[in-house]
Amino acid sequence: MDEGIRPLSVHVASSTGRMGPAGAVRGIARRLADMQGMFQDAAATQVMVATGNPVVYRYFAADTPDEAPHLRFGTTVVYPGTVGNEFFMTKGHYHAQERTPEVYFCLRGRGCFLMETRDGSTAEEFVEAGQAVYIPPGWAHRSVNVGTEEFVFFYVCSGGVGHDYATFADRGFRKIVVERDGKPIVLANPRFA
Ligand code: S6P
Ligand code: ZN
Repeated sequence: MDEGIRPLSVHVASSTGRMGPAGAVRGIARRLADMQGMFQDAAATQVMVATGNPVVYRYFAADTPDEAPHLRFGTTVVYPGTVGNEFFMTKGHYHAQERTPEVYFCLRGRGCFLMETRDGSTAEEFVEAGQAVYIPPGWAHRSVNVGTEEFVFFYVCSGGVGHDYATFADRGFRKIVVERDGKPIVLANPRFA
């Protein structure tokens, strides 16, 4: 038993991903300026940063201890939009503790989860509300909004997993998701050519 840790309940607004009450939840907003170099089109990135610097995504976490054996859970909201022809997405990460899985459950909108491993395997899962995805240990994950409304999903993983973003700093993920003829398509990332 963990002394001092009491059961906790939070509210999750499935249409917006907002969680509350404020005292039981942490929230982070990532603007495009926080994602320099992550989208393929550097010129489009600069124009958008200079003319509004949009919030690309937010995520919320219930205030549980960020250490095992506790669970970390909350929501992520990726807003609709593109940079050039590339859909808005999260930074994406490996868990620093790589032997840890994660579950995502889509609450609203349409999205694509890009996943990959250090040995070069890749996978992508297109989801809409009601679909859950299991991310096995060792699979990096990035979330892409491929629709026209907010893409909202719930996540749960072990506490204390940590996040490795540095692996993706130079080239990003091996696959990218772009809009072509009004539809999302998954392409090889030219930075890996
Ligand atoms: C954490 C989990 C999510 C992401 C969130 C933002 O393990 O996968 O809470 O942190 O979707 O993505 P990122 O890549 O900026 O951490
Ligand atoms: Zn994760």
